[in-house]
Amino acid sequence: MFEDLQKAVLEGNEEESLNLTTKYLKEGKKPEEIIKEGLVVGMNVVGVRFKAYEMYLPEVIMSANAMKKSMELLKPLIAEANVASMGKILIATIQGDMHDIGKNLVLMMLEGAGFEMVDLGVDVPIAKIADEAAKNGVQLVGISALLTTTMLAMEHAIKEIKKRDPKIKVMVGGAPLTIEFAEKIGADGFAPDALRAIDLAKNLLNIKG
Ligand code: B1M
Repeated sequence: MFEDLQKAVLEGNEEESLNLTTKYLKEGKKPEEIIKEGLVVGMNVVGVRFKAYEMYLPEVIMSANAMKKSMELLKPLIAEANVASMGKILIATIQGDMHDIGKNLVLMMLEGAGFEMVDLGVDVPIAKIADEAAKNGVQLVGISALLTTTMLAMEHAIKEIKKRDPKIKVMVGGAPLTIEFAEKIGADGFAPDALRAIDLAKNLLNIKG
């Protein structure tokens, strides 16, 4: 099921992705199943191929845009249907860092998996991340960093978030990070890619399945 939609995402074909999403909705398929069994599966393959150097950055961006196009159609329908959110997650790229391609992929995948997302964008000051996390009542904060210089600020961000509310979990990710670094700075978890970010978020929030 949804193989054609998975292929449209994999090939970065925005128009086809949108057309097929519209077609499946007309056939009565639920937005959540279109996301989980179509879009997310397609994007998972993109992640695997990027890691294996079988796909390059421009192609990843095209695939992400194809998924985004369909998500724009599906998101309001999910909100309308009042589908229970699995939890609320705030995501941001740390201060001094403008990289957001990976962060946006993680965002879309988490959204596709059923989480309610608050996106603060890039170059977000530590105090803003901590304040917004507490203000928005999120259960989890995701921080991304792509530079060896900016990743150092994550430790301070985690302390500030926990100071506002010790119950909030923090996960970190980004190309220069390692599990050892994440543990050292006191993060609750580290995900090396968008796919594993879904599993990690579910684990941290005790969500089964
Ligand atoms: Co920049 N850049 N860049 N860059 N850039 C890198 C990161 C770099 C490794 C390139 C290099 O030198 N080989 C290098 C960093 C070196 C270092 O720190 N050791 C670098 C540099 C130096 C710079 C500038 C300083 C260059 C300059 O101006 N002299 C500058 C810094 C600007 C700033 O941030 N202040 C800069 C600028 C840029 C562009 C603006 C041109 C552009 C960013 C565009 C954008 O993001 N909107 C850019 C790009 C595209 C890259 C590379 C080529 C690609 C990054 C990327 O998008 N990867 C990168 C080299 C590389 O990685 N090959 C490079 C694809 C993306 C899907 O992967 O982001 O790793 P990634 O995300 C993955 C995982 O890491 C993980 O899941 C994602 C999906 O699977 N993940 C998370 C990411 N965040 C996560 C969060 C999570 C969980 C998982 O939980 C919260």
